[in-house]
Amino acid sequence: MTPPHPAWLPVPAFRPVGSRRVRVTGTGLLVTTVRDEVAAAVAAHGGALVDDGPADLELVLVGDGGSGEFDASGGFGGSEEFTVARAGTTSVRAGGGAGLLYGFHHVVRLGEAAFAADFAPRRHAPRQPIRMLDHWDNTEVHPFMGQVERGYAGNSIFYADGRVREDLDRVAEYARLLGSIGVNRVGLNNVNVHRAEARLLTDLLPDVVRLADVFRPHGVRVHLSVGFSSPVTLGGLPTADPLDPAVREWWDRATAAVYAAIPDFGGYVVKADSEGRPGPFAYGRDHADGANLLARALAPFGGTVFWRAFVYDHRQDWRDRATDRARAAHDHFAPLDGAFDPNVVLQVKYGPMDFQAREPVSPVIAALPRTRLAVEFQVTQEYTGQQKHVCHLVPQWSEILRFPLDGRTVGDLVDGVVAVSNVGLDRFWTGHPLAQANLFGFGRLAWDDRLAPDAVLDEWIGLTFEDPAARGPLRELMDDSWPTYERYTAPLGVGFMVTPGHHYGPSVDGYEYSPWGTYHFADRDGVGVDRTRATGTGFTGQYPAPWRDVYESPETCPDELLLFFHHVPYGHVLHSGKTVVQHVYDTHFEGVEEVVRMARVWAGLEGRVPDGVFGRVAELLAEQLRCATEWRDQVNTYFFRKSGVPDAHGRTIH
Ligand code: BDP
Repeated sequence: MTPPHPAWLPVPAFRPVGSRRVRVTGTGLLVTTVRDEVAAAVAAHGGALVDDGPADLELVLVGDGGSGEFDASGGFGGSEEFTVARAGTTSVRAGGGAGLLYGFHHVVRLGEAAFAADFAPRRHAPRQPIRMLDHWDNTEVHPFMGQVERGYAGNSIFYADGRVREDLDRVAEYARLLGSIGVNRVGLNNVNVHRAEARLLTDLLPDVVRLADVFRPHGVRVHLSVGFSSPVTLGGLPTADPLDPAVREWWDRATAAVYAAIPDFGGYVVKADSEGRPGPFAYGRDHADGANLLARALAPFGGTVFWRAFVYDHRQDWRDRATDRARAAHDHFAPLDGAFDPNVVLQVKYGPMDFQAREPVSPVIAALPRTRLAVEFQVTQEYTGQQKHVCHLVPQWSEILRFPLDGRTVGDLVDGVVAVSNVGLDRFWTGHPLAQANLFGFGRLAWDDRLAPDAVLDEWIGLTFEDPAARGPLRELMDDSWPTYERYTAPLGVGFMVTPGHHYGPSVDGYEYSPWGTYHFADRDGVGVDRTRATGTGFTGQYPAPWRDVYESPETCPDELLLFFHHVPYGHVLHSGKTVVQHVYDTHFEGVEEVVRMARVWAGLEGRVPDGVFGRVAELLAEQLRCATEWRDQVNTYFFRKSGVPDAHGRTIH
């Protein structure tokens, strides 16, 4: 069995069965994309693209549609909606080209169900206007980091030898996938903007134009990460002070040049005053001054600045708990609510630390009611197995988007969902072939955070694997893989314990005595970070009720977050009835056993999935088992030696 198309990205194939007739009505760039999709499907699978006469499926752009036109509200606005109905004929109606494209892909996902029985019109609209993937791609290969920072799927699909690739076929496949799952924005370069990448804004702009041209027919706007000190580094000015008129002029001019080349350019992404990046603090200004400087340059053109809230001091004194890194984003940004221009979107990592397998939801999301927010996820699996481990993250994102804060959910509170992408030049795009499910699932959840994660997984499996007998086992293997990963890694929300630098595999004390702010404080008596108001860093006080009190007390704090919020003795009894140390032992043994089971399920799929996929996943499951075993042994041994408490079941721990 060979993959459905050479690169095997899960762009669902449209298969009009037998003599099915399809009509596409309307004009514009995205309507042409839809018509091309139908024409290609008809050529491959039969049926006909018709101009008039009866049709089994009609895709209709209603009114003039503003087809393909972007609006300034953060996406295609109302033109992203579509309605589907069936009364003898299945019809998709949309007021804009993007809506028609999304409606088409909706029908593709429905498959035969779209033609089975009549149904009344159903309206579909995205929950989030902003659905964005950020690429941490560098134009050049970096000696230590590779080309894609935290990339686990080979080199960049965008860049080679310091500029945009000649051959953009792969980018076109990727753009098509993003259009099919409703992603409407993409960030083209690393948030850590090095010297070489800074040139994308200036002399490499014609290259960026080529990328924008490839994404546009799929309804995706491009964005650039920019360095805050660009007026100095690129413009030769003596300062990048956001209140300096010459600095303002520099940004206005640079931005106008970008829009002259790319009229539908999305805007900028900025990491400032974080991990060594320059920012407004150097000039005694705050982050509203910084963000508004860029927002005002972008505003005349309808652009947006994505300003990251990931601001903290990575050179702090680890002994001083008052500088708790978890507090930093809220401390910096909550006081600025109301100070940001309307075209600023504050991009907030989902947790207060850094993309761990388990963190509480960031309190920043509830703290700025007058500011537009986007929540940021990692599709790239930096801390969740680096696309060597199966770790299906859609349930994690779903849990976060459904989390209630102030009577609303995170999904209600934000204007957008952003994630770091996980693709590269790898044959299967994502290193681990099953990591494609995270990319697909991100788009689906960004469109509608009320979708059930297991339904999204079933959708991906159904669209990707042809043999129906493979579907049940795949689901069994994947749907619980995030909790499995959590079981064999850092326990009870304490986080990190990864190898410093590359962040793969265990190193329990790896970051414990460094200045990065990521500690577990394990000693002979207990473990965990006291973030209470009563005796700790006070972080619990950043939450609204009821969470400020729920998290404050170990009695009410959920088990899975206990060590994020509390330093407790090893004998502390969890709600589960187990002691902390016995929980550590049990989950680590269980986690490894689950990986053994996953490998067994996969072995049963030989011959039911494409050979190349089978081999790659089998190899990676062996690595996952090796690594999970290493995690189990290091974590269990560590806690046994610290606590002196033997395993209640007498299993071997050295
Ligand atoms: C951390 C990564 C680092 C990124 C940083 C960020 O280790 O490579 O630059 O996040 O989000 O998780 O800016």
